[in-house]
Amino acid sequence: MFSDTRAFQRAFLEKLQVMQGKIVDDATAYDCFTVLGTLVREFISKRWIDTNTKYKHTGCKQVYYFSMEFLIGRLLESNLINLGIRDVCAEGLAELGLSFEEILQQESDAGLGNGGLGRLAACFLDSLASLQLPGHGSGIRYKHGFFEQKIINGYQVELPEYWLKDGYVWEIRRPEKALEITFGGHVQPVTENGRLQFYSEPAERVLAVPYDVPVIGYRNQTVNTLRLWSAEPVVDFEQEQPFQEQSYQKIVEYKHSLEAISEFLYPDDSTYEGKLLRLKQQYFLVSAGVHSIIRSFKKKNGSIAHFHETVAIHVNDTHPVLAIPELMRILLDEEGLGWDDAWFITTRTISYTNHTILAEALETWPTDMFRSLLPRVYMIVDEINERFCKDLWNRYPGDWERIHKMAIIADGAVKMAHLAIVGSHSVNGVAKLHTEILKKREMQRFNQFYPHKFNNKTNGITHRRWLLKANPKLASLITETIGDRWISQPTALLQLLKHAEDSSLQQAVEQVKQENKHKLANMIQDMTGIAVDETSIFDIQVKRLHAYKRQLLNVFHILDLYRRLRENPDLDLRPRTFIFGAKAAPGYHLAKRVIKLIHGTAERINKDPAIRGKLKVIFLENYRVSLAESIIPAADVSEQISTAGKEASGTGNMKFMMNGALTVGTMDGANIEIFEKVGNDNMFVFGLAADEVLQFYANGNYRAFELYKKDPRLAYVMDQLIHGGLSANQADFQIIFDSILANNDEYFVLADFASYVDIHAKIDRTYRDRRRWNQSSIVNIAHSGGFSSDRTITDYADEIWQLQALPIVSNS
Ligand code: DL6
Repeated sequence: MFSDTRAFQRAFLEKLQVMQGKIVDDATAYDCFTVLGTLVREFISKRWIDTNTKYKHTGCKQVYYFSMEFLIGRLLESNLINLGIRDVCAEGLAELGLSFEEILQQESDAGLGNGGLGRLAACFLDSLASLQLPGHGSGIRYKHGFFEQKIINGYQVELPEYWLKDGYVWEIRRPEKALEITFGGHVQPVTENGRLQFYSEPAERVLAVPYDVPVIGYRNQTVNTLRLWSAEPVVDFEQEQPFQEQSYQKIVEYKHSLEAISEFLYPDDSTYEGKLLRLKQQYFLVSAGVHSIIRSFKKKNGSIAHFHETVAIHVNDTHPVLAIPELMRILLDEEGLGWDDAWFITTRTISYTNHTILAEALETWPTDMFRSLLPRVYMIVDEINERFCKDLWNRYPGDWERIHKMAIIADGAVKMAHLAIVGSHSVNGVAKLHTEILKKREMQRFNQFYPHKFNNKTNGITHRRWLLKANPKLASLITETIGDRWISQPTALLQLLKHAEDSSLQQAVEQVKQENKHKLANMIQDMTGIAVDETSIFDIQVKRLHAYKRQLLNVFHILDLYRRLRENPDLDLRPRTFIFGAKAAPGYHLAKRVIKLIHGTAERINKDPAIRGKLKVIFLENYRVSLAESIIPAADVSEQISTAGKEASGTGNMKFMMNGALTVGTMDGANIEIFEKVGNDNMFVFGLAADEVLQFYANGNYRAFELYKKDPRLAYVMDQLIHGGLSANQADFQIIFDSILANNDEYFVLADFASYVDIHAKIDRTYRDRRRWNQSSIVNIAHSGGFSSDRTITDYADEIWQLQALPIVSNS
């Protein structure tokens, strides 16, 4: 049906008639989206079956990536590109008088994630399928994904997002594969045939119903699966004991309480959310996920003793770490294995990635809460802890302090990171510096005890979505220059280096950038009503709003530039458009006030005729994957300015670089590896290094107040917060002011201010030299192939999962 435009049009019109009862003249863009999505899903269904059948029959090893977040975004265009049918569809639809662009816009973003960690999971799925690796995702089908951000009078307001309101064209509900998950109640020890068994009498039962989403590989026949679990009440209410004689109202309440498990994504990725519902969500995911893997394993293989030889389970941060005791529980209680055998299998099956060293994000659960929600699982964690502490004692006899610090259960809490390390065979960080910090500081004792477990896997992004799809003009230009090998082997982008000095390529790169900036400028006009200068430098910071990511430093620099321009309107400044996009967690007051400050600053600057349009400040509401795809290709400057040592890796830095933006950044996370590749001529580095930051923390000799007193530029900026009239409510920015002076500037905004201002002056100078800038842009693109998630996934597959590619041959 996609062999040529005519065949496609026939199939499309027929499906439109059958599905919507319409002819093309009456069809809405949404009708067309549903029809096209359905055609694609039908088109790949044979490949999907063939993939699953092959995995089953060969008994190959498969990896299951467990994650509480999959920030998928839209799938239609990516799927069309991966299938090689994008152009046929676009042309066919255009000939029918339909706008392909408008149809693509109909798809709602599947925002089942908060930021970096969730988007990484989505990139990994794309790479697994594109590399023909047998790997699947396992997550939760939240009814409401990441909240929708509205800005009202400069303040962020959160609205529930309902991505499923019109259904989801990609998913298939599989009720026959539903599983029962249990919570609470009691555990009954019983001795049977001389063996101690544990029977659970749960207080609550929930049905986990899987919805499968196909994950389509790039130009191959592989279709892997993202399985998302939805919570539903267990079957028939009339059969349910507790409800006999109870009111309808009670039944409704019960139904809602169970469904709440998959109702909302927790909207915070920086602080640990110690809520019962969150723990329930985590157990719900892992219990359903592990059971379903065991079920399919048992269907095809014989002995459970070989489970780890064909199954790898990867836990994305500590959120799904309950997979460890849950697998133990099933092996012990349901499969009848002894402890040692169950432990052998479990630890060889599970691997774990750490994504943050922020202390406030490290999960711990109160033992009481844990024990009463998951009594049998708690017993197993307790036993793991006992045995681990014994091992520690044997190695460090008498070292109580060390044992206490490393224990899984201590001080009334279960420490999930400790459980993850003890119960897995691999622990990885997500960039070199991050892994070093884990090994040398945060998890130093564990690294001493298990040196073989720790390793680094620097993050990556799928170049298919972030270049081929998001920036088609640049992608075509690259292909014209070096051929299309880079699409299957992204490191082939390095061939661009040979052409970096070629002035015609430089001009062509500049031309593409200009067109992307033009598109973004139109979008900004539509979204905000503000006209921006398309020839100005587009300087962009889009990411979650966190104090450590230091959007505040960016604002301080803007306020300083503004002051200089006010003092001297003839200042020789290359016009700049500063663009922000950021969501703050609903309870994160400081972050929300930074959003208000950006708006206050924008309002002041954008309306001031004295600066003659040399500066503009734009905030784009509701930052999400689809918006990122429009913003990133238009960037000249990529702001990656976290306090050194705080950003585990960052992945936005890679997306911008791949699209030819030049990074202004600290030596933090993967910025360091970008710097190692592109060098000082092609990146703007500033600020304290991670060890200097650590020194300050260790010595306690940082004095923000002294910097503030010494530097009049800082005095001005800080004064603006309180007396600048940047908000109608004078008190709005007191919390920011205090975070810097009263709380001694935890993230070193003042310490890095001067070098940040200087590096921006260098950016201004460098940008004027168009030849040099474009050359740097090409150098960045050339090196970005090393940050494709294909490289990352190949490393995981070889070094952690021991996974082989398995080409699928399907005659569809
Ligand atoms: O590894 C993906 C991504 C990193 O690039 C970011 O640097 C890091 O901040 C982010 N971490 C989280 C924290 N979640 N937890 N826990 O999202 O991971």
